[in-house]
Amino acid sequence: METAHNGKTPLRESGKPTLLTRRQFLASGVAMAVTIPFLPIMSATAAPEPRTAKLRLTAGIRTLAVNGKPAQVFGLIGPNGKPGITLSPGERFHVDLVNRAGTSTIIHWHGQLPPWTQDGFPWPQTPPIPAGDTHSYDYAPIGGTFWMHSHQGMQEQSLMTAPLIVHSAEDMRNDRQEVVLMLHDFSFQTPDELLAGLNKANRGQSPMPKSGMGNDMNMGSGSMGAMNMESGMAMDLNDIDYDAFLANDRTLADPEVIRTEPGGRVQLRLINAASATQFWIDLGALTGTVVAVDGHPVRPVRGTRLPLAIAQRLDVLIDLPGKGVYPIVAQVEGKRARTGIVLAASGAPVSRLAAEAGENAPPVDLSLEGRLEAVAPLAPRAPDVTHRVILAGAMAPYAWSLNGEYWPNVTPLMIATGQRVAIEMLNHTMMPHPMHLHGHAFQVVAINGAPLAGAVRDTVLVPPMGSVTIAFDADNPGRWAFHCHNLYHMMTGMMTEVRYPGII
Ligand SMILES: [Cu+2]
Repeated sequence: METAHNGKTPLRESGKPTLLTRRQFLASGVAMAVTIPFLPIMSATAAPEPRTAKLRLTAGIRTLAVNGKPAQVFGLIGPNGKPGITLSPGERFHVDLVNRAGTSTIIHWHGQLPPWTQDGFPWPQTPPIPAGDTHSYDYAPIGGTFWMHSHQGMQEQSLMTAPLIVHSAEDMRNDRQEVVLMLHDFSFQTPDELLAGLNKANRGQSPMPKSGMGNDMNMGSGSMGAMNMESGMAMDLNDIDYDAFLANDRTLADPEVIRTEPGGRVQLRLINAASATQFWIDLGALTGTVVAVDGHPVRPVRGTRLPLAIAQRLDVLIDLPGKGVYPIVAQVEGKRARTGIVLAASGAPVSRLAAEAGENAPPVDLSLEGRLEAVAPLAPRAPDVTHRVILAGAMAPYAWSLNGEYWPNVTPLMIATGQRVAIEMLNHTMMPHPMHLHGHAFQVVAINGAPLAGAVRDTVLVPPMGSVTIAFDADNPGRWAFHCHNLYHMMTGMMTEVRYPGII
């Protein structure tokens, strides 16, 4: 059970009586914190810090209650004792990352555009932070809804993730109640066990590539076939059978209840921090307006059911109609399972929510992507260089590739400062792949070959047998990871490097 954490820290087993359940913890009179934070550190950081000061972010271990059982997970606790960091307009990302996780770690500031040596990726030049050490960061952040997660091994699956919210001057002028909703997939098994299970489940099956003509190759108990409407072929979703899905670290059986003002306006900052799960966000009786994706403003789009691929974010404005109770639910694609939070007027009684929806949710798709339009698009310009990337994979052994190469044995995609770069991604598999480029915000410029002046963002879903083209200006020299954000796809090879010349 402890190997995922390298065994260096004595991790307590689930179910040990020494740990408090969340309810016991709440009953003990300690505030509304869901987690038991790293107490020795908290006493040193609880005092409010001046906003010009260097902020402290602590990578550590905490205990959650999931399905009534304690679970030891990682965490990233910010200067106010809560997960993550929120920055004021104009404030730099000036942070000391203190590693109290008991094992080496490195944290990536997902979607931010820092110099490459501060990106939080374990390049040879920027190795992970050893246990007990502190590493400092200092860069000018971009505003919006971002997040942070470990890029070391599979720590992300063990919840080494947190929100990173950068307020704009406009945010401060607007009269909105901000609600951050971060989603996770959770298992009582370690990530190593989950990955081993994927390899085992598929051993002995036909070694055919996971591409081509409609082979419905299921991948163990967690997998689920669905029809891709465009191709009429079976597609695969959900490699892993998770024990729970979390919204702000809690299940729908025991959700976070956020008290709202009747008739007030809420800005939902949705973050899909799951390792291998995509969701449909269901606003129920409410209608929302999508105003930003991956932190970048888009022209307003109204909706009540919104797809959210792995690692993506959505900013949704909601005008609450009155004194009601409004669950905000996230349903797993291809499943009935769901999680969520509840917006409720003060005093309004909150009744129990069903943990499962009536029907399996359809696959997350590009129905929203195709309607999005960036508020600040790229200037019109033909690409100087176009890289074509084939997304492929095989079931036995379980492995995924880009242009037939498996990380770390890859040929970098070379680009040069000043170029307009296009990357055309062709998915030759029956699984969706949420593709993420580090260090650059790109614009979605084509879906399935049809040109589009789409959103500017940092992660885009490439559907089974589909294609997506992105474009960006090469303005951040360095070494940059470009990968599928399904953790198990990345870990088995689906990652490459976008590289500028002359980096030593
Ligand atoms: Cu993938």
